[in-house]
Amino acid sequence: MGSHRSPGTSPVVAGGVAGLLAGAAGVAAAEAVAVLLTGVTSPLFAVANRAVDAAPRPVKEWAIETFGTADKPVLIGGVVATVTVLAVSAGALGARRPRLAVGAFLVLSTVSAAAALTDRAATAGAAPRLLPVLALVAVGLGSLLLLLRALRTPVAPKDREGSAATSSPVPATGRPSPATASAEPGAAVSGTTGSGTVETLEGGKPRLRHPSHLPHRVDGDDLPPAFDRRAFLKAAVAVGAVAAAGGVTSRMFGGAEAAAARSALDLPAPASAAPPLAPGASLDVPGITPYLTSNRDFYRVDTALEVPDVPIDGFVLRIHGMVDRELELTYQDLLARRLVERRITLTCVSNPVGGEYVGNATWIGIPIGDLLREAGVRDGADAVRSTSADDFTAGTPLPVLLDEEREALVAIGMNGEPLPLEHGFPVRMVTPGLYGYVSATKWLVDLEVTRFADFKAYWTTRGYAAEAPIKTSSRIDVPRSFAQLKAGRNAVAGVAWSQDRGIAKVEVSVDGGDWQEARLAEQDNVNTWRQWVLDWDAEPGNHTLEVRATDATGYTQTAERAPIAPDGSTGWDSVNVTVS
Ligand SMILES: Nc1nc2c(c(=O)[nH]1)N[C@H]1C(S)=C(S)[C@@H](COP(=O)(O)O)O[C@H]1N2
Ligand SMILES: [Mo]
Repeated sequence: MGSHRSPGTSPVVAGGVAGLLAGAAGVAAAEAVAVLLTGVTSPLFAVANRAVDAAPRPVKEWAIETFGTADKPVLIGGVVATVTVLAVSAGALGARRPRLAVGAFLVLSTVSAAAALTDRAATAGAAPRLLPVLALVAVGLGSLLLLLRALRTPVAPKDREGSAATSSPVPATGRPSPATASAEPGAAVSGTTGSGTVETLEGGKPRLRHPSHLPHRVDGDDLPPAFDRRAFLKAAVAVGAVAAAGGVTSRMFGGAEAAAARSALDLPAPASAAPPLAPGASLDVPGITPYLTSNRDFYRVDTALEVPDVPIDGFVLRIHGMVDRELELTYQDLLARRLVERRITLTCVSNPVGGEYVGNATWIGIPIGDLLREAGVRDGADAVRSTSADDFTAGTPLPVLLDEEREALVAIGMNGEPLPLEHGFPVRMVTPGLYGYVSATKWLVDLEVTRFADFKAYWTTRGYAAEAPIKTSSRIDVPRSFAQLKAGRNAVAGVAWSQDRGIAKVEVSVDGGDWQEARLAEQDNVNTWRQWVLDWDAEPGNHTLEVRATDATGYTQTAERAPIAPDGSTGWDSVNVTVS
């Protein structure tokens, strides 16, 4: 039998290709349909979202620590790789057992339908949520059947090198002659509409097959001696084109509404501008972290695999719960409020000692206290539960938000621009002094005045503390770990932060020796980090440098190492260097 088959591509390999192409076309079509709808999560991202939710906390922590801000691309890559393996296997099996391939495809589609229906980032109803899945099934399954049909189409020996007919949409009924079968090769495996007895060719001889609505369940020996490679190639090119078109569409229109709205925006000048930055707040040390972090360099931490697309058209921030009157504020309403501009250093609880999940920006926003007082907070409330468009939640102590000095913001601007999409456009919270997971909800849509006793926020249900003030911390930026230095004067420098208390002192110890006091940059405000530098007279050898900060309350950082869970890391940052 094998000797009859034309050399080259085996049907199993071609089947794998068919599975891959059909999977790609189906997924790309689903992605394209999803980006064209509002409030719908594509099957790929919906499945990945479920994976994030289902992952136990240690796995999430490991992912954040190992991949940093690349954890999302890694996860999506993992889902894509899994689907690829399944699609290729299904296709390879499908060359001989088409029903298995169809079954595998339907199982995958069912899984993605379930993920789409339960996705917490989606806001649309069930019907639109299922449209991408429908596209997945229609395009993916259609492509798979088309390719498998071509693959299972026999070529008469005389046609093998000639122009074999491609698939016919019309299934043959009755008993076709061998000539008919080869002229209408689709008939042999056209399962979707097959309504009668069809035949396949076996060594050029017709053989009766049973009728079926799916490609016949046949074993390998029923594969044609040579499949119609031209027809397969044509079908493959067509399916590949569908995949590419879907991919391009989803790239072009992803986050389109919010992006378009953002680029058309001009923020009004804040009624209260940030005080000018004192020149002394920024030290001139090569390699030190810049005092202000650009939007591009600002760390990003969130559970959103896809940046939520929140257009300002139709945006409403709802303030409700234990209040005298509910507020529903549009984006224009927010622009019309008293806007203030403030420099605030944001920090993530997941920042390990010496880590990078901390950044300092100039924010423009409305003091949340203004809005809460307008709504009229009732007695007994002690918390505000904030919710994002993608259903992330945070619980913030009410007194912090009402504090007129601390000025937590409903922010709309970052470093002079509307918020970048990935930093919460159009509206987010920024709260001085508290870790982001309890106070910095991005893509903010809802503030509920409530009691801590009455709810648990996203990370609180995952083992993190309900209340989480930022711990006094310091970091060595220069020299880098394992740097090779020349003996003599070297700058040791970095940043220290203790938001809403302020940094009073930073000290450096060389090889566990006496603490030497560093020179502090001028304090901008207590809610921002502070740069520091020490002139170190380095002697040849290997050295360990350690840093510790003391805040304005007199508290000095402990040497004791604590992990990031449940309420932030502790311990001294250190670097090892070689001096020659
Ligand atoms: N909607 C939403 N907002 C969120 C989060 C999130 O996962 N989803 N993560 C929070 C956490 S843990 C931090 S540290 C800050 C980070 O803000 P950034 O990404 O702008 O630096 O956003 C907070 N706001
Ligand atoms: Mo965070």
